Amino acid sequence: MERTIEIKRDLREERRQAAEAFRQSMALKKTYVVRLLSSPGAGKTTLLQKTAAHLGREYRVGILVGDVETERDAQRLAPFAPSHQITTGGACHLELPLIERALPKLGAEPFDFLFVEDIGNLICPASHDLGEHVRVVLLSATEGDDKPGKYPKAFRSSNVVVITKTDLLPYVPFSVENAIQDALAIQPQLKFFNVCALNDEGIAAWCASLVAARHELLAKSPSP
Ligand SMILES: Nc1nc2c(ncn2[C@@H]2O[C@H](COP(=O)(O)OP(=O)(O)OP(=O)(O)O)[C@@H](O)[C@H]2O)c(=O)[nH]1
Ligand SMILES: [Mg+2]
Repeated sequence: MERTIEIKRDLREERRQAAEAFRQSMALKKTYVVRLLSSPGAGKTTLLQKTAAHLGREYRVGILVGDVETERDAQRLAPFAPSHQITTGGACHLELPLIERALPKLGAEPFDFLFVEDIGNLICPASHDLGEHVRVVLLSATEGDDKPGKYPKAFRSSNVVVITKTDLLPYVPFSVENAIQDALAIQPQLKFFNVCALNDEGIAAWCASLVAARHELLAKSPSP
């Protein structure tokens, strides 16, 4: 027998409110939440290694990292900052309840910076708000400069683009200018950074922008 069940809850609105509440609660703890998304292998974990090493001299850094399987990324990050792996067992993106459950496992709260590396995927993660203060999409030189237009939601919903693996630019047909124009056509507010995590080029400027953005957030947030 067929039955119709009427659901009188607006689940989207509930999720939106939960993400907003998380964002505010982290701001009250003076924690700036930075979320990275990209296609698989664009360099998220490598960038986080360098970022944690750089910021870790002065700031408390925690990292949550999502993958479908394995603890490999958390193991790579552990020498640089408290890190915890969230394995989804198949799901293609992280969701806020996973972040909330994993956060206490980092131990040393409160952090000045909490980094969240989402599953390598330019599609699904873009549809989920994890309560981050800034969403950063990575685009590596080997992926092609046409990707913003092909995966618009990831770029439209982000605040910052980091172009990675710039050491490979002489060897691949990738125009930074074309990539920037393609992304700006989708989201004119985007900010851009070029980095090579292998030789640290651009890492200091990228980290300085995070420090400045955190100060801006703290200046706007009420004291607890
Ligand atoms: N040439 C070059 N290679 C890089 C750079 N950054 C990262 N890589 C390499 O790119 C590969 C993937 O880097 P990861 O940091 O694991 O990428 P990821 O985005 O975290 O990958 P997933 O978590 O699997 O999505 C590794 O072999 C890195 O050493 C870079 O700046 N230049
Ligand atoms: Mg990774």
